[in-house]
Amino acid sequence: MTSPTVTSTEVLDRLDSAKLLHLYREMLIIRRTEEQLAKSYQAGMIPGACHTYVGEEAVAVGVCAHLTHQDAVFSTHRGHGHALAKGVPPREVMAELFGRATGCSRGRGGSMHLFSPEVGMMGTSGIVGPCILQATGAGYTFKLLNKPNVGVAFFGDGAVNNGAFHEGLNMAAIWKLPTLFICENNMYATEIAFAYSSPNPDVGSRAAVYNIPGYIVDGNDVLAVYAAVEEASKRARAGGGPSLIECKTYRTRAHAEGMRDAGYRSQDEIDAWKQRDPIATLRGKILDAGKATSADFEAIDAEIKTIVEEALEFAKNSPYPDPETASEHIFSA
Ligand SMILES: Cc1ncc(C[n+]2csc(CCOP(=O)(O)OP(=O)(O)O)c2C)c(N)n1
Repeated sequence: MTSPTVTSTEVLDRLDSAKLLHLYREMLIIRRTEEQLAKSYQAGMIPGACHTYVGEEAVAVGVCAHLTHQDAVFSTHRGHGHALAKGVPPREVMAELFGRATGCSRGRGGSMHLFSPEVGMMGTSGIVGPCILQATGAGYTFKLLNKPNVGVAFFGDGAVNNGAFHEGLNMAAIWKLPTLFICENNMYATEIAFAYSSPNPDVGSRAAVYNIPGYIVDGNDVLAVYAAVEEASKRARAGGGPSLIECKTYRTRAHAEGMRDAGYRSQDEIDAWKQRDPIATLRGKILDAGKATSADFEAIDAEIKTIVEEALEFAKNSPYPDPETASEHIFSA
């Protein structure tokens, strides 16, 4: 197993206040946007499914802190947080879930088809697994074009017993592709416990099979994710090949809105993970380190409240796509 050369505490010491507050702000944007989306879903304003990322924000933010718009992210059904952390504005994510023409995919995709190539958000997907292969392909493209960019796959523990996991990691390893494989192990695939479906609870250890670095990090600690991805992304950009980074985390809401959140897991377990909330944890660490004040956080909280309220109004007041344009943007090979 590979351990990052720097610890979470060292990252806290090294980063300045502006950078630390930026990480906090990015996580809070995801949290508040998701909470609003959940409410809007319950009010019947969102067609289609809505899988929120509440509880897992540290992963997307710790990874995307090291990416530029030229790096390519491929994501899952639980991808709102990835899109937001990669730079898609909350109003475009919200409008897309509302099916409006101002959404990032022009209202044609919804939650599981968030595309914004302008910022390197190459798509969320309802199919479990292919994002691993797509990110491998992006890494291959960057290598062929001699570009210093990385392809990134976010995927859940539910994807790691899918053939795409083996095929993608194996190819990326033999060709030393600049690809980061980010496993968000939240312990359940819908309602199936990973402890049941896998004989080995540590996804990161599977990297040894491919002879690539494998990390296992606390996915609720944005600074721990930051440390591992800083190292892995530098290595990938320098031609050193891919890494597998397992982030152990937890979704504190149901698999999807409208589904039960307990039954297959205990309320005690959910409550214990809520105590380890990634946003409150970072806030506490920054305050304890004397790198920001309560007033700094209150200002960010107020700013994000306004951004999300504005995003909701924008989405609600945007037009639906014109039915006359239904066949636009459709290609056949
Ligand atoms: C190829 C494929 N098989 C099954 C499904 C049905 N399905 C949708 S979400 C999901 C669970 C995914 O779990 P995981 O990958 O751990 O992600 P999480 O929902 O925990 O974030 C499954 C099995 C699917 N969408 N695609």
